[in-house]
Amino acid sequence: KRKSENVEVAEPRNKLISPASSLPTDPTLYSGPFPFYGRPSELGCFSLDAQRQYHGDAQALRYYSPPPTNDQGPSFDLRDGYPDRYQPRDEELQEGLDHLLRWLLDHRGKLEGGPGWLAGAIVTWRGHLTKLLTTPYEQQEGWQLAASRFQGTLYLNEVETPAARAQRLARPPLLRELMYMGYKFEQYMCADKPGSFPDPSGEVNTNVAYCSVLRSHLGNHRLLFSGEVDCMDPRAPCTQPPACYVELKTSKEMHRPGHWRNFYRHKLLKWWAQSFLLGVPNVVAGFRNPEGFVCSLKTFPTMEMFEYVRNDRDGWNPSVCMNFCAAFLNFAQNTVVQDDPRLVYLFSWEPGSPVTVSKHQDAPYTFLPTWYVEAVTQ
Ligand code: 0WD
Ligand code: CA
Repeated sequence: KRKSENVEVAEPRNKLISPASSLPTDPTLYSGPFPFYGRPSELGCFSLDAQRQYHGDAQALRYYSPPPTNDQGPSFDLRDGYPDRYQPRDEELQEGLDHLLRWLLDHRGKLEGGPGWLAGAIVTWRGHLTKLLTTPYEQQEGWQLAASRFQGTLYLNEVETPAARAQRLARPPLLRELMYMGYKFEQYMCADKPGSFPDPSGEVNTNVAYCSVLRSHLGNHRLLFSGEVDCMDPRAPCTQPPACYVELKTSKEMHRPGHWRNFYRHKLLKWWAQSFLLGVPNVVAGFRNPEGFVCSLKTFPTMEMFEYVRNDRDGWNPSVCMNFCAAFLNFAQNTVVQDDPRLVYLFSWEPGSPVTVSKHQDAPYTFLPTWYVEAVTQ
């Protein structure tokens, strides 16, 4: 009986059903076979510099350069340089989809499939899709996604929830340092040029970013999305992006089987969702001790992550993640029917509840910038 509720929202949009008003998220509703997800193919890239300025090239791409494996292992001090050599990005600036739209404006005429392809696509950040994938298992943090349809294309942009904003503004000093440590790890593992070595003496500036832009399919949804990529491995078996990309992560050193179990159930789910979407084949984890030193590294192939929870009753299932995401995209496609860049449908979700939707005209939820709307309308 519950299954049929899901099937209803999963109907293709040419069926004349009245749009559902909410979408359930219980994992049990989405345990069908794995839906079709095309291998993501890279359309291009862009970079953001130390001043957070956009460049339509790969200047911010870094190269994977792990320490030699023959000695005792690494000893990376992740707290080194904090806070004196840290230039954190200004988190008050909500950039929305702006950088991705800038890329799209420059490349929309050259997209394979022509303008018709874009008109039927969903445009968003990879990170927003990651949140959708993990929703059936998320028990802590809700989300809000704003959606607008413009010239056929469905644009999805995350809105910071009031709870998330309050948490960010009250972020404890230890958490701030922990965020720095994640970026510091990247500096120990990446070089500026292929074949050269990392230089951890410089500053950590989190304005700098390299983003890949890709297209893929989920079920019958065309996706055009962008995600930040940590580095590329010049020695990867396949040097074609995204197969050469590497995602870097840090995590607490673990000493008991129970710690690992928890890590597989929660952290590995997020790592899998993020890297699977973009087609990043490997996640390299640095495990830090209580003093903030990374003394061991472990590579987790994205396609093997599910094996750690396959036989765990409290584990996660990739099919559930992808089926839920597909159901949400159906729900959004069926809900956002009016084509108007100043009209926003706000999808809201809190753990334990279904996804609900509200409709807003103009400020404060509109997110398609005038420069984009005008340039595309010409
Ligand atoms: O406006 C927003 N609410 C957001 C904007 C939320 C998330 C991302 N962004 C933007 C930023 O402009 C950033 O350049 O997206 C870009 C990254 O996109 P993504 O790849 O889709 O995001 P995600 O997969 O969540 O994060 C990838 C990396 C993170 O690495 P870890 O290892 O921590 O997952 O991007 C960084 C972070 O290094 N990152 C961000 N950078 C800038 N602004 C943000 C953010 N809000 N969130 C994560
Ligand atoms: Ca990372």
